[in-house]
Amino acid sequence: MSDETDVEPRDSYIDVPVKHPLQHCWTLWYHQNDKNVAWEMSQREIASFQTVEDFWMLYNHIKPASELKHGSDYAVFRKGIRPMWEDPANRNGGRWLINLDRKQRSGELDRYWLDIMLYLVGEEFEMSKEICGAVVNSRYRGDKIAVWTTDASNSEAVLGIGRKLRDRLHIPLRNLLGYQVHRDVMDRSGSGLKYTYIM
Ligand code: MGP
Repeated sequence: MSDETDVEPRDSYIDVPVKHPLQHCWTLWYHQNDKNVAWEMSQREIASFQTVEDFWMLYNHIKPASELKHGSDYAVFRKGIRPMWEDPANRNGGRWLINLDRKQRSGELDRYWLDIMLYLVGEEFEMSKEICGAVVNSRYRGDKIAVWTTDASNSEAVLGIGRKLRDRLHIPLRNLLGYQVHRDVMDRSGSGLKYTYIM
């Protein structure tokens, strides 16, 4: 006679929730402008996530970009890369920048930001390895969203990513989508800043 107590009930492990892993781990950062503190010191690492479920949990737990105080930012970067020019992964890179007008805060801002995060963590860009992260800046004069790439001299990757952003987000033509090299942004003097590419 067999000893039935040794037999594992067939369904015992079916209820264990399975999370869907992302290819990489990502970190959400928050920056609040404080004139008394060096810019780098105001970057706060909020949480890292490596599964689809943990991404949504975090997303549903925080304010949408449209409710951020003016002067503050969210950034989502690959874990280990800090959302600043000085990080070795960003030092030779640049950003695709979308300038929004104030009226777009109530609609496009949150949609673009969510879509961009999903493209990033889903590694949906052909050259996704070139992408370090993305930033949303809440600004009174007009919000900004940017996708940061690691090598500004890799024109094939940079242009491919820009094209995909314009197509997938359905960005209207009135919104400039321009690529800036971080070094140019750092070194800029005066108000003018050139774009290396415009789409
Ligand atoms: P910002 O927050 O990117 O844009 O840069 P904002 O507020 O729209 O201002 P504008 O200058 O684009 O009109 C604001 C300032 O923050 C910069 O001038 C820098 O002093 C500082 N800053 C921004 N970034 C992204 C960095 C960074 O990566 N490293 C350092 N050290 N300072 C930065």
